[in-house]
Amino acid sequence: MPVEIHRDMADLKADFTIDQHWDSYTDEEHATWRVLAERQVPLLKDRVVPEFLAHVDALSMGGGGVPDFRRLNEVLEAETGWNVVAVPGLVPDAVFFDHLANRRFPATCFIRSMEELDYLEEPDVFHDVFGHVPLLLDPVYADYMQEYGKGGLKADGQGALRRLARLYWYTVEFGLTRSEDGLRIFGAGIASSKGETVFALDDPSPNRIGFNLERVMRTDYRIDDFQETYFVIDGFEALRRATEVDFTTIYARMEDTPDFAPGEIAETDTVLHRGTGRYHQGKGRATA
Ligand code: HBI
Ligand code: FE
Repeated sequence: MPVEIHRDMADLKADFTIDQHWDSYTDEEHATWRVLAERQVPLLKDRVVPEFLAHVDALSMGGGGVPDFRRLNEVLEAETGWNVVAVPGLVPDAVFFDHLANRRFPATCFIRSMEELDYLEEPDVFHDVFGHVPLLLDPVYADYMQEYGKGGLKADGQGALRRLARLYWYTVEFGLTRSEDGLRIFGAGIASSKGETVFALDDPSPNRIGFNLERVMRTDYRIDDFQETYFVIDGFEALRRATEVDFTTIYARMEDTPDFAPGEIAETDTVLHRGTGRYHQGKGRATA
């Protein structure tokens, strides 16, 4: 069955990549991409950083079906030296970081079924490619992702992966940024989700707090629902500067500091919006 070829572990290479087998996507799988892309693009119009949609166009990933990674790579390679490589699912942390450190983005190549358009537990090609790849055309963001990979390889050996993973979570996956036109989305976990695109920006429930590296690395996160707190950067240049620091020193300093719960606000926070918490309270799962 060609459906499973995109999750096939049998021809896994040493770096956990596989061939994308682009020719094997069915019409229904291409249609699923189109449905997802065609509803995200208008929703993101005034909500995502403007370069995101420009890059979606530059990479022709708006409505044509599941992108062929070979075509994406022609554009990416020429612009920022990145490549997308196909993987059958989650890969081990060290492998993931090694790819990023070498400007390769590991993208899952299977796509969710039409029956689970809005909810899935693991990343698929729509999340990985539509969510993550457009901003790899931004030179500053592209460098940040590579530096994160290098930092991950280091943190792995220092027992600090849990902390560094929070930085990825609250920036690359669920980051917001300030712009002249107000708050904008840049996190892939938001940009690839219809529900969270609206929730993260428009809903009164979540906190929106100014980005602070140490604060972020001390903050737990939710993996099973919308976030209770979003952190807000001041553009990619500011993010890069904030993370051009000696993480080893910071990890050491953080050893005795307590963690924050996902919805908690600290006295020292720059609070842009104090969330009502209503969304998560309504589910009976409120945190401090
Ligand atoms: N593998 N394919 C894939 N995609 C990810 O986002 C990913 C992964 N392996 C590990 C991982 N992420 C995380 O450990 C890091 O983000 C911390
Ligand atoms: Fe992701």
